Amino acid sequence: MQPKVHQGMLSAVGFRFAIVASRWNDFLTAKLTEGALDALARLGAEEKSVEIYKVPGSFELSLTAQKVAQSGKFDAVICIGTIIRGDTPHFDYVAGEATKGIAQAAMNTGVPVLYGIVTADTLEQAINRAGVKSGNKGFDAAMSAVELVNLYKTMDGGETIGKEKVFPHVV
Ligand code: INI
Repeated sequence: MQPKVHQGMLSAVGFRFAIVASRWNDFLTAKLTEGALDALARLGAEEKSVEIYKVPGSFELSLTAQKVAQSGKFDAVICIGTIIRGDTPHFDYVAGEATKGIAQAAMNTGVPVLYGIVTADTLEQAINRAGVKSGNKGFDAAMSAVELVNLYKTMDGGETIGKEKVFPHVV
């Protein structure tokens, strides 16, 4: 059996992206933002099509992401943050609410809202996930954003020219 497979291509050309970034643990969070920008640039996003919103901490990501998504100005919103268990007894609350809120922002708006938050038990783990050893979670979230905007573009029907359906953003 060979069922039809739907999946998004990896081109950011013509799409608009917002990054919502927490300022908490900024020496790491800034690396995640850099990773996201690197992915978007390498996949062809234009500088004028990417905007960054900064918030105090990861707890504030979800409402901001929802407002940004509701603005209608962006095809996807990428949330970036770093939450380290060692720093806080309320790690589980901050991480839990941020995670739940980001999922809700996507469901409430229909705009893809990506999860680029490093949650780590220790500073060392967090450093490794911000691009030092085992990849950069900001880069990964931006790649996923690009894949999803392409997938949804095809699912939403593309544009009709004559009898042809064309998908200008899909390569
Ligand atoms: N916010 C983070 O993004 N990461 C953390 O590790 C963190 N710690 O450790 O507390 C954190 N707290 C702040 C929180 O996100 C809110 O900004 C604050 O509680 C105000 O609402």
